[in-house]
Amino acid sequence: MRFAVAASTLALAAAAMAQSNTIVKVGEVSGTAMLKFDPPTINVTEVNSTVTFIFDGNPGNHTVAQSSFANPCEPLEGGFNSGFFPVSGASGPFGTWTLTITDVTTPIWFYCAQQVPKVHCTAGMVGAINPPASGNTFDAFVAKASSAATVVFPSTVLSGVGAFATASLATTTIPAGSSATGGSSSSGASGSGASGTSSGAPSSSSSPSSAGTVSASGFVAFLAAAFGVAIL
Ligand SMILES: *[C@@H]1O[C@H](CO)[C@@H](O)[C@H](O)[C@H]1NC(C)=O
Ligand SMILES: *[C@@H]1O[C@H](CO)[C@@H](O)[C@H](O)[C@H]1NC(C)=O
Ligand SMILES: *[C@@H]1O[C@H](CO)[C@@H](O)[C@H](O)[C@H]1NC(C)=O
Ligand SMILES: [Cu+2]
Repeated sequence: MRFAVAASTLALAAAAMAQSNTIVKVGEVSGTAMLKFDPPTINVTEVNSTVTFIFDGNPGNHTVAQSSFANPCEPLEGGFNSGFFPVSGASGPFGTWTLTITDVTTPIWFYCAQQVPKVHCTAGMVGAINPPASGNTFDAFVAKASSAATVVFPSTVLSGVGAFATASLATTTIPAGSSATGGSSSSGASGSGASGTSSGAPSSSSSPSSAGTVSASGFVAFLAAAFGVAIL
């Protein structure tokens, strides 16, 4: 019933907005803990689309930190970083962190900054939003990361280059076995579309614009629809 209500809310919102919500799993592929983002690359075509990272790799303790093609495992100046979210236990708690994409014309590269007990970035825990199909491809980025001489722990920063978050990593309870939704799904970034889900908006530590906060609520509606669960 909750699913049906949320889904119809989304259908209304989708008709009004072209932005997409894409889920990226952090440290988990098909229910198994791995040093990966899943999917590792996504295409975002509409400004103000959102990408939500679900930290549910168990066990896991990862970050999503913006880097550059040139230096895959080092923070980009002015880049975002989610901070670490440790997971230990199949039932969570897990983490969610949502970016709103403001530039869909430039690739956004990111990595996991965890280095304990091993370095995740060089092991392939990197990702990209809108990587080029030729030249500086995602495969080339992974190869560069694998031989990175320097890996840096950045501090937590909500706003990045071409993308920003309005809230810190929030706690949620997503079934550990649920897999990525396989790309994107149209959803509501609109206030009216999200108004049915008053509970669950992640607490916001900084809020550059009210629209960004509304976007976070829209995502909660999306999550509820995608997983049929209550979001904390
Ligand atoms: C998660 O990793 C960070 C960085 O290595 C570390 O400082 C923190 O203590 C870890 N948290 C847990 C609960 O292991
Ligand atoms: C993303 O775009 C690239 C071209 O830049 C394309 O090769 C790839 O298939 C696209 N991926 C998806 C999931 O649409
Ligand atoms: C994106 O959101 C910002 C802030 O709400 C708004 O000013 C801008 O017009 C939006 N752009 C698009 C293409 O929807
Ligand atoms: Cu990691």
